[in-house]
Amino acid sequence: MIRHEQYIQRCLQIAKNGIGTTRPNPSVGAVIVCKGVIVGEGFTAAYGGNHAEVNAVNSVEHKKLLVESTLYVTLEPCSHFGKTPPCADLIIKYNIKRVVIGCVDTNSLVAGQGIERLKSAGVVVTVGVLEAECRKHHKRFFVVQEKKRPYIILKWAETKDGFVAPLSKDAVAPKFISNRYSQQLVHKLRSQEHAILVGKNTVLEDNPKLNVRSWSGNNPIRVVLDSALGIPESAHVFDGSITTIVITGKIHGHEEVKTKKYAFNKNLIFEPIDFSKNVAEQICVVLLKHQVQSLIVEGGTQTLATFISENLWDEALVFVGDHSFDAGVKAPRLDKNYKKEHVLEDLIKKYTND
Ligand code: AOF
Ligand code: ZN
Repeated sequence: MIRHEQYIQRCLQIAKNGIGTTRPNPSVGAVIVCKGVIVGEGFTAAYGGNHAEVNAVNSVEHKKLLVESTLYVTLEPCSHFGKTPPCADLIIKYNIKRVVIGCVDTNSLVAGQGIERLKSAGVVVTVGVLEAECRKHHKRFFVVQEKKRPYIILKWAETKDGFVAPLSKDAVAPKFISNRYSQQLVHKLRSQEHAILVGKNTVLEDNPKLNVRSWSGNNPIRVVLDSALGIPESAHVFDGSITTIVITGKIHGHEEVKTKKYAFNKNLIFEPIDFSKNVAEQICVVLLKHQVQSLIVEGGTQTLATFISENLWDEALVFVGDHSFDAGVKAPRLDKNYKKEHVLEDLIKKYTND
């Protein structure tokens, strides 16, 4: 591996610190190298705060070193005035002579203009070092920018022979499929993503809290599918502790039910859709309206199957247990052509839809 790649690798490493706090901004990583020595590092601050380049420059103790330094960054430095001034201008101001970039920013406000501005100021710019890795790291940001929908992660647990849940209520409950370690990973995942969605049956059967417990970080926004408002107010998802978007059907009289039944709960947002067609697509429109950047679809099988059949998903995390059921419902089918990556050996199988 050549040097450039090593430094971009380091940028990717530190950029992980911002995942889950920077949205809708991407969590960028930047490293400043002077004569082969890393003299500064930074990652994007929580939304509204400093960009990675600013934090990296601020971390350099002796600013005169910047003239002889190269700045490495996972994403093209911005060229616009947003919450913060353009990073390209900061680089030019400090006379940093060389910038190595992982991938271009496809936000129309930037889209190559950051690179152009640097070049026209005489900065030597290299673009595309570990580009695929950088795009993958910024996956949520790019899916929102380019597909105009949140990044979607399907998640379920299945037995070693591919069953998700037992057919009859009397059969062994599916909970044993995943273990304590995988549970912790689930909570880490929740802390990194913006929203988490479940269907009505999952709420009725499991009464999940959908919050972050065995990990630190923000709770995701809850999204609950409840077409006919059949979930009791006592369900954990309606405990008012987290903003919860309830996707309902467009049924006459709903307004009245809502005001009476849920009036106590200020954290509920009702969003009616037409449940007879393109349910996943309509959900994406609703979530984009609320600026949701990423979504975990946690179940159940019918809800997962809806996203799969409409081909609206980016990643599937499948927790595979070492047991089998006597009878069960087959896991939602995944086309064998999808790219399969094994994560943590056989515990989790990860599929990508790109
Ligand atoms: C960078 N470095 O660390 C990040 C960038 O509203 P603002 O000012 O925070 O700008 C947000 C946009 O800036 C965001 O949509 C993306 O295009 C870019 N993010 N750019 O130079 C960073 N996070
Ligand atoms: Zn910037």
